[in-house]
Amino acid sequence: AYLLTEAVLRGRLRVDTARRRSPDGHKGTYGHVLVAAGSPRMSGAGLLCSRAALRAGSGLVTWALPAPLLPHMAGAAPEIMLAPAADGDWDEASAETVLQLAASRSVLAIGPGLGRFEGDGRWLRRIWEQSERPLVVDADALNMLADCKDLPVWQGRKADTVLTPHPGEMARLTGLSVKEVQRDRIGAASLYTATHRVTLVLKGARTVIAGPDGTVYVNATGNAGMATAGSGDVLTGIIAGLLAQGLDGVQAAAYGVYLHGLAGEAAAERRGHPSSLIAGDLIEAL
Ligand code: NPW
Ligand code: AMP
Ligand code: MG
Repeated sequence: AYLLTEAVLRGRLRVDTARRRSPDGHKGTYGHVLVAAGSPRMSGAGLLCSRAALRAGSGLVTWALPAPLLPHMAGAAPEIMLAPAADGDWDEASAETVLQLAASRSVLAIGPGLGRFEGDGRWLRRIWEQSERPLVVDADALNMLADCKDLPVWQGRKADTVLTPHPGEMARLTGLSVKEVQRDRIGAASLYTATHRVTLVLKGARTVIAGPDGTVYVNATGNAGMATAGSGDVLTGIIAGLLAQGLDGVQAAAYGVYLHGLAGEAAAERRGHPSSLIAGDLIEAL
């Protein structure tokens, strides 16, 4: 396992940590993230995720959300485009709308604040198998994935896939207990990617990133102030925003986790104490 330093990011992972932008680039040059997230009781998760994708440098972000939320979210972040994806709350049929929207975007992020709904296993399965875009799967979408026991996770996808479980979600994905996951975080992450051929981000203090080639990176940025509501929703947006700019799954996951932690350090310093850090501060600190 490699300690995730800037030298490893620049050298081994070939990430441009200077985040150079072409002088004549336009917003289309930097990709378009589609976020399918948020629900009436957790709209904030979708908003945090979408804003983080923009701050990570994605040229455009569209947030697909249940139609009733739209009037309430319209003024919340004027830079984000909104697309109604379901009439009431999320439903199985909305998978088709999400797929259609994703077809003309570069990256799809699903899960933060989605909640669970009737037919959500089939919803996840359609998107997993039919979307040809790089995909970030987080939160409730991970729990849907955990329930799709017969989904051939290792062969269903046509593009890079990044899963971002916290230890509770990882326990559901693997059938281990949280204690067992935490006892051997590197082992749990690398075993999962070896058998499922995705990139996995096992979150928590010293986040572990495991690529489909078996290489493992351990992050050292960040602080315990990041143990706060919505912090993971921000990470999902950052990783999606980096994928939109052309990084591959492992690069986006590793660099995203590293930047998320640096933002946590900067935000804690600005606030004066890590305890006062809230997820929106991470986005501003980016
Ligand atoms: P315990 O018992 O607390 O120790 P859930 P969630 C465990 C949305 N949000 N180390 C934890 O363990 C999300 O996007 C919306 C060890 C417990 O068992 C989701 O859609 C917000 N254990 C939804 O809420 C802001 C750890 O996991 C379980 C661990 C539910 O997501 C908040 C809890 O996980 C939130 O982001 C760790 N580091 N971390 C909004 N403003 O809209 C977690 N666990 O049941 O998956 O609940 O993560 O809150
Ligand atoms: P979530 O539980 O999905 O909101 O994700 C929480 C985010 O905060 C993840 O990126 C974690 O790695 C990060 N985080 C939580 N606790 C800590 C901690 N003690 N030190 C560093 N990062 C943390
Ligand atoms: Mg989360």
